[in-house]
Amino acid sequence: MNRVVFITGTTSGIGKACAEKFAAAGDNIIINGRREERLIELKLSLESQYKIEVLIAAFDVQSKKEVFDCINSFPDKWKSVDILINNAGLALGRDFFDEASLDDWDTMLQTNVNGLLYVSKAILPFMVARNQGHIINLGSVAGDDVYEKGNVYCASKTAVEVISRAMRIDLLQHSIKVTNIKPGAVETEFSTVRFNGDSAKAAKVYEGFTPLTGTDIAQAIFYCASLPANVCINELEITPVAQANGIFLLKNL
Ligand code: NDP
Ligand code: 8X3
Repeated sequence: MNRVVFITGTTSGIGKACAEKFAAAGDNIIINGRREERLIELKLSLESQYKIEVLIAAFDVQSKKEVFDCINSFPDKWKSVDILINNAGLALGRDFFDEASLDDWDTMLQTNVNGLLYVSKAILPFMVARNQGHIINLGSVAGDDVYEKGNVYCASKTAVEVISRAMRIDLLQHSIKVTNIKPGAVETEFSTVRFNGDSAKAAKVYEGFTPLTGTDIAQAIFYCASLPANVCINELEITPVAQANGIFLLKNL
């Protein structure tokens, strides 16, 4: 579709699936993440499969300086960002509130909340100048229903929900759409990261039911991003059939 789509966190999971989905439709993609070797591999793969261009924007969304230095130095043709997908994010640990690590809390808030704010703030001048754009944020069912030992991760996703609502009001005057995507359980590297590389513990999260895939979410995001200019999906909750909400998940369904 020849749009410019900027996706944060494309080295794995939902972000990578989004890069593949939009590239397959002919969009040009700006890909981000900290693991640069994976970004190079993804760029080569997408450019060889599709007639599109890919720009690598390797930075840590937690760093205000890295975010603004990189985005402000985009070549001019990449500044016409049509769609920003704020996907980079993580959970660290599942611990009772009184036992959880302050460092884990800092990293989650710094990534899921401040990172999203920094990237949005850096990209917005390009959208405002063109009086168009679409910001798609990755919230979660965890933002609506706090589960035991979910504490600050859940809080970070509630923040994404409120920030999305605030953006939608304040950016109305610039015709910028804002969508909050709220997935349930998606099998990606999410749980491996959450459990500090313990892949056996991560696999247990998805045992006994069929979780969503990154591609399932990418398809929904692509749909939201491809509607007529006068239509905005404000928020979209997507769960596996076995999951009713952020808390109620039926294993062995
Ligand atoms: P993955 O762990 O598979 O992917 C996370 C991506 O975020 C990676 O590309 C990672 O790249 C990137 N990332 C993490 N921290 C940073 C950072 N500081 N700077 C730049 N990039 C970063 O997880 P998912 O694909 O599942 O998660 C994507 C989003 O979806 C997250 O916001 C998550 O909270 C949300 N979500 C996930 C659900 C699930 O069940 N999986 C459900 C609901 C929401 P790198 O490490 O290379 O920097
Ligand atoms: C990720 C889904 O339920 O693990 O946001 O918090 S959950």
